[in-house]
Amino acid sequence: GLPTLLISEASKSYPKPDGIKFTYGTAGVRTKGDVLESTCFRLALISALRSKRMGGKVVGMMVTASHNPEPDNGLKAVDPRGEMLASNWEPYCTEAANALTDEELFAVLQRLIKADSINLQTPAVVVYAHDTRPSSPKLVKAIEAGLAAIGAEGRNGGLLTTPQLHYLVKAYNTQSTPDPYGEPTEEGYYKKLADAFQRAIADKPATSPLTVDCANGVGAISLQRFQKYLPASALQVRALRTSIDTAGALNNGCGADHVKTKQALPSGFEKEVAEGERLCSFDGDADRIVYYYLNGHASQKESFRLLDGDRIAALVADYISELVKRAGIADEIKIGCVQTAYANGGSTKYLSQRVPVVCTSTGVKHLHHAAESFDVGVYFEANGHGTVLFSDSAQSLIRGKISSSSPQGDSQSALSQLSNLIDLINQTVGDALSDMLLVEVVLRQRDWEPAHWDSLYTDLPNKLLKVIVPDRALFTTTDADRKLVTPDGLQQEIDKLVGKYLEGRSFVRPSGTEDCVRVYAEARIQQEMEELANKVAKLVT
Ligand code: 16G
Ligand code: ZN
Repeated sequence: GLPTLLISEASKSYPKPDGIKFTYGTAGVRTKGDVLESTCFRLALISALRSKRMGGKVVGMMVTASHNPEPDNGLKAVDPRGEMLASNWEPYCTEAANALTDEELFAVLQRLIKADSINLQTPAVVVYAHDTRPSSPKLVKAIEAGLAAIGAEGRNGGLLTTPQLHYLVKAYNTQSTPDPYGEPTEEGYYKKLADAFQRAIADKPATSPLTVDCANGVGAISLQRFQKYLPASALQVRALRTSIDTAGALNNGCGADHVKTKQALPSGFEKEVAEGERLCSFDGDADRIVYYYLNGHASQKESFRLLDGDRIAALVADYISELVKRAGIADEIKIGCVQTAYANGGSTKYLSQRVPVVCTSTGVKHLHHAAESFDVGVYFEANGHGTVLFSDSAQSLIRGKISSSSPQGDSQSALSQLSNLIDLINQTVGDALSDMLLVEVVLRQRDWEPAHWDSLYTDLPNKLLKVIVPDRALFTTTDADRKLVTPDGLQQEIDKLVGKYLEGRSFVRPSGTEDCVRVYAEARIQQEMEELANKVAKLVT
């Protein structure tokens, strides 16, 4: 049975704070860092059970609150293939986090053990890592206490980005298979990316440096460590916002979320960057990236041009489609693209003319799942979180056709390049570093400046508003977040408004990470779009 005595003894140091209701949602549990210790202790127990349930495979736990302010923190569980925790386990996480007594906690665990027929004799291994937040080390201690109490083996990944932790989980579990994902170490991760990048750029040397805003977070560390594995002739990087030890600096006026939501440079960049330069921003745990550049003087606000997740999807989907055609396997490999309702209508139109496009609910797990139905599934949220999935059969087809004896014609070089991309792309989850290298490869191979990439399609003017409501649970959606089911009649009102504007589109959904409702609007004409956004926001309040 469960070692309840040991767990009870240890749990005394991790009492649940009064009056707080935790929720395990799209982004795991996320709240203020100083109230999360009990949750970390308890979710360590659940993670151990998850490992047992998966036959003793390694599972992961990541301590981070991503782009949220520095005092926040969070916890996310990772499944053996490096993916998000299966969603049918999320309610158990929520219940365990909220249990008022040890007895209640044990009841939740016992129910889970029974429902999933978990064999407690199976050993458990959990690898965990954390970002740079001041509250993170304490939370890691709580995880370790939970793992020790339930008798699970813990492996401390230390300070890592979220996608690095996902990588580690998958690498551990494929270590002794015919198809290992990579060496299960931080160094193995850097080596894999650096090797693949150098093969993918072949003999095209770096022409101009890339400026990276590291959000003053863990991405700064990873980027610096990574650079030791990559010669500067392959990629010149200028890393900015790398102050991980400055109190309050994390995500403050910088980072991918700031740039995307403000549609502006990180503060202070006006003085540090020049027109035409390639610029990009990571978020606080480096699982998102957006690019941007200035097409005029930095002092003019209109010079700022955003190259967000939608544009990365377009760039990458085009490039891979072209390689697949050149490789002569277009009949066998079905490429698809996955977006959410937040994708700009301009990008959806552009992509739909080239590949099948599907829309899913917000949240990585939904996009990831939908992308798995293609041989090559490109998924990106507009906010810059995304990756490309190559199915097992697509990978073997591509690699099986590479022949060392046949002449190095165009189809062979396209196949090799696809194989390089398979290694370069972190297929477990969105990864700012890996995505950055991918974008750099495509731009380098195409010989494109940011402005050329920007010219692929035109964005419709758009706006995202945050509306505070008394109870966001009253808002429920269907059709991949695009339509409200409740409150009754509200969707009809929105539809009426939308119909009045050229290429108008608007939707309302409850946030999964903040206590608010989000209103998105786009339309052909800027002023009409503003009007639409404001009118819909008014309907909601
Ligand atoms: C989480 C999701 C992200 C989504 C965002 C939406 C994961 C790993 N992250 O950060 O994909 O875009 O939530 O936030 O699933 P919202 O529900 O507050 O709008
Ligand atoms: Zn993030």
